[in-house]
Amino acid sequence: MQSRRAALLSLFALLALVLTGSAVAGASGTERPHRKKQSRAGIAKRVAVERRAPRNRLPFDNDLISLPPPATSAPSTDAVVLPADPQPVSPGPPAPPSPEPSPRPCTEVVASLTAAEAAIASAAAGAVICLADGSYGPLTLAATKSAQVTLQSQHLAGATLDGVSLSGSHVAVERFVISDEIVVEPGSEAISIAHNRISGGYFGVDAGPTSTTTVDDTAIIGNQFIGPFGEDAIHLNRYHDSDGDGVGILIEGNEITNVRENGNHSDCLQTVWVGDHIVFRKNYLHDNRCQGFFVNDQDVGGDGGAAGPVLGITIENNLFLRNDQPCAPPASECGEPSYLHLYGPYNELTIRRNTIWGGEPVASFQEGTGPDTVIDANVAYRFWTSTDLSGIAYTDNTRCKQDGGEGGLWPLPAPGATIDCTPAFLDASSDDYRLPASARGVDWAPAEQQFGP
Ligand SMILES: [Ca+2]
Ligand SMILES: [Ca+2]
Repeated sequence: MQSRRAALLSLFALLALVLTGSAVAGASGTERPHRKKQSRAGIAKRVAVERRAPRNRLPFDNDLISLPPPATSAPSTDAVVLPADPQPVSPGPPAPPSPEPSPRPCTEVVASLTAAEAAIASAAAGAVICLADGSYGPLTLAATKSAQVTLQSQHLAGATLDGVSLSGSHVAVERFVISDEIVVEPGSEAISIAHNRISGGYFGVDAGPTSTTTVDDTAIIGNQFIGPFGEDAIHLNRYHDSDGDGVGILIEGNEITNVRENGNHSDCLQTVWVGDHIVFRKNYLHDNRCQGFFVNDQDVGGDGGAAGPVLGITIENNLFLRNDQPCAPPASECGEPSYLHLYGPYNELTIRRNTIWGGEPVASFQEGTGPDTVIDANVAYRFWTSTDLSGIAYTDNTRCKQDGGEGGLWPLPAPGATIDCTPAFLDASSDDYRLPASARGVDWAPAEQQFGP
């Protein structure tokens, strides 16, 4: 009797484990929400805003760099985590987990996209419209506000959107799971995308599909971008500072991972046409194979698009780790990517206190620079240039390697230069790459940050 009862209990426990496991697997996104059914008109637009003949985007195909050995494991973004120690349960269905509370009080809760769109349209400045938990289709918000109005997932990551289109002004989208592209439409102003988990889509965020009309004062903050994407995690073209605060687009505190070159020029962030005042700060890029921060083709023009130098690029306090993941299908050979990759022309470039390490990553410079360029207090595995940087301010950097291709020149002397291939990072095993008592490299660790919802 005793043993039969024990056997019965074990059976229930096993059943509970299987049920819980499959629920977790479903929630992890292994079963993707439906894709948009219509033909993806956006791809034609994307082709139109891409250059016809991209220049040498992967400059290291000529074996300048010996490739690191293939990584032994790709990041397991789809990993299913089973409960370590399932509790004995009754044979009934497990109780649903209690959802995380909403980060901000809701002005109003709605339960459909139509209701959300209507509520945002009539919302007063400062309102927080919350969308009830559930899986929804693509969201379109077109609203012009005088101050920020927010659409928020009622509970953290409780609502899933199958893509988002944003236009107008002063609208924020926060705390969602987003399974297809987010487009910030040309002509929009003060759009904010904050603390979402973004995966899928041709681009993660496209801000925006234009070669002429600007996209002003956008903020992309605290999100988690989990590749692969069809092309880039973040794709920018015509960002612009319209309110004069010195920031045309702010990209801060995001995590970007598993973006791997698939033959479509898969970049973690790419800007193509001319923009002004991009600020890229405290972002965490890791376990990719991407051009991490990539500025290119701004001077080509054509098709009636803008041409000329990018004005104002600030890259500060970012952590770039391990850009050595294998290429993604269908690409089998995709050259060596560069984690920071800047083509001229530009003015007012500042690269300060970034850490670029792990898996021999490269920061590279090509086709001109600005006379006011500052590269200061970084900790970088390797700096590489094929352009003349001899006139820039290049100070207090710690690096393992520094070299270049034909035409490449570094400043001499380089005040405060430290050559060190094994800096004493605080705890590299947990991606804490701070240097104790140092004003070089990042001053934060990923474990301290909240990425995504
Ligand atoms: Ca601004
Ligand atoms: Ca790209």
